[in-house]
Amino acid sequence: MDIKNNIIIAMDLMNILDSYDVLESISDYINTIKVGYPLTLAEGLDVATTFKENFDFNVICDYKIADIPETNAKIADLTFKAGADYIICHGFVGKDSVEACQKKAEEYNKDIFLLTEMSHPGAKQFIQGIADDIAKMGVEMGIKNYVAPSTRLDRLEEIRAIVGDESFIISPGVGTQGGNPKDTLNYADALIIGRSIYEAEDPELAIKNIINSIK
Ligand code: NUP
Repeated sequence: MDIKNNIIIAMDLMNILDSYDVLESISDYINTIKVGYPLTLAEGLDVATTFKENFDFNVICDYKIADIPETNAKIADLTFKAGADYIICHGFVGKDSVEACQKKAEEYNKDIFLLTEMSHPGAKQFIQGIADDIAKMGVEMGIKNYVAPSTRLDRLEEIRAIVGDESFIISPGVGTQGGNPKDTLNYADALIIGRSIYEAEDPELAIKNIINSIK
């Protein structure tokens, strides 16, 4: 996966025009965007298509799919149909549910990311305790792409050790949530960054500063 400057913009602004303003100022520095529920629920599922067509970005749909297999398959189907290149799936729901997303991705010749441990403080309460098992399950299932937190580098390192160097890890929590971009890239292949770019007074300057800090 070729992620320009190892940065994925997490576009969680709540409307498409504000998103365009930011993206136009940083589009020379990125080729991959992550969209989630905030923008999708505000503007509709075709935000993925819009970003592909207008910016030629790779689109990761962060819908943290976490349902029974049959429902996961329906969600994944609609998401890939809308133009997603990747979807993010929760692992805690178990192998059959993740497999449903994996199969749907294969049908579309696309791929999934498996979410292991999350980046927020509350992740310590439940998901941290099973995150290693989720990562191990992913390896057994032949999954190549993972999401793991930049806010706890010890955990990111442990998850990297489980999934191996040949897997691809993208890491949220950089900037506003406290994660350090350069340190995170010791273990992750790319950074997911939202607010510290799209809420910056000058998003272009913000992304340039991050790029300089990881050189
Ligand atoms: O564990 C996760 N933490 C996290 O922040 C998994 C995620 N998918 N995210 C998402 O990454 C979150 O929903 C947001 O879209 C982005 C981080 O944004 P920010 O904290 O840089 O603004």
